[in-house]
Amino acid sequence: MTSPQIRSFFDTATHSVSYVVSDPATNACVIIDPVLDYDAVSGRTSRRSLDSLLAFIRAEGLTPHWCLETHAHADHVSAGHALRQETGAKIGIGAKIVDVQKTFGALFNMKDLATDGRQFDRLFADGEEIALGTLKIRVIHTPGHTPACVTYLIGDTAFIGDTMFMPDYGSARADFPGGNAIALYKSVRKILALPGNTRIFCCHDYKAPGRDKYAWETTVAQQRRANLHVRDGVSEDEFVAMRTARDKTLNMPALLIPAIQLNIRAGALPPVEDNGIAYVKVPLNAI
Ligand SMILES: N[C@@H](CCC(=O)N[C@@H](CS)C(=O)NCC(=O)O)C(=O)O
Ligand SMILES: [Fe+2]
Repeated sequence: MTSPQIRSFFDTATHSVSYVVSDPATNACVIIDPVLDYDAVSGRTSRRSLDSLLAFIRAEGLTPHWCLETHAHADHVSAGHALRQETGAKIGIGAKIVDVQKTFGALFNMKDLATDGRQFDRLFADGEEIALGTLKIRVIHTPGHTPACVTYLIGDTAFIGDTMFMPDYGSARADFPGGNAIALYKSVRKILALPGNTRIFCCHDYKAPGRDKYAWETTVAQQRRANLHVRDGVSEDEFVAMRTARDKTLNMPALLIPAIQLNIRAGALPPVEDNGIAYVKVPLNAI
C-alpha cells in the first residue's frame, strides 16, 4: 500500500493539527484542516499559521489541489476560504454539512446563509473518491462528534478528524448539536476495521495527563489495543455511558461562537455591514 508524504502543523493555541499531504510522484498536495488564527479578545484574524503552511508548500514545490475539512470545527476557525483565495485549491467537506448549516444557521439567525453547502466546492458522500496525483483519497462518513464528520483515507494513512484522539486520551466529545455517542462508537469501529498497520492522524492533541509531549500519530492496532475509551472489548453501551457522563463535565470550546459562524461559510467572514465591518453574533442564553 502506498504512503503519501505528510507534514503536520500543530497549533498550540487550539491544540489543532493541520496536515499537508502530498503525492511524491507528482507533487500534488491537499491541505487537511488548515487553521486561521483568531484572537477572541480583539476579534482579529491572522494568517500566521496559514503562512507557515504556505511557505512549506512553496519551498517543497507542491501544488495544492484540495483543502479537505474533516468537519465544521467548533474550536478554531478554518483557513479554507483564505487558502482557496490564495492558491485556487477547492474546499471539500462531508455532505451532511448542510444539516450543520441548518442547525447553526437557525441558532445564529443567519438570514443570508445558504444551507445547501454552496460555500464549499464539493460535498462528499460516504465512499466517494478523489485523486491526489497518482494516489486516491477515499472519504468515509464517520459521524458522531458532528453529523458531517468524515475520515480521509489516503494509501495506508487515515485522517480521522474528531473521532478518536491518541490512545491515552480517548475519543471526541459527542454533545454538540447533532452529535451522537452511538453514532460515534459505530464510526470508531468502522475506522478500527481498517488494517492494523494503517497510520492514524488525529485532528487534536490535548496531551493526556502524565505525557509531556504533544503527539498526534498512532495506528489502528495501537488504538485497538490501548485506546482509553474504545479499545477492543469496550461495548457500545459502556462507551455511550462513559461519553455521556464525560461530556457533562466539559466546557464549551472557547472559540465555539465565532468558529461555527465562520466555518459553516467555509471559513469566509460574514458579509460586511453598511459600515464596512463584518461581525459575529453572540446568542444570549441560547447555547
Ligand atoms: N478546551 C478546548 C476544548 C475543545 C474541545 O471541546 N474539543 C473537542 C473537539 S472540537 C473535543 O472533542 N474535546 C474532547 C475533550 O476535551 O475531552 C477549547 O476550549 O478549545
Ligand atoms: Fe471538532
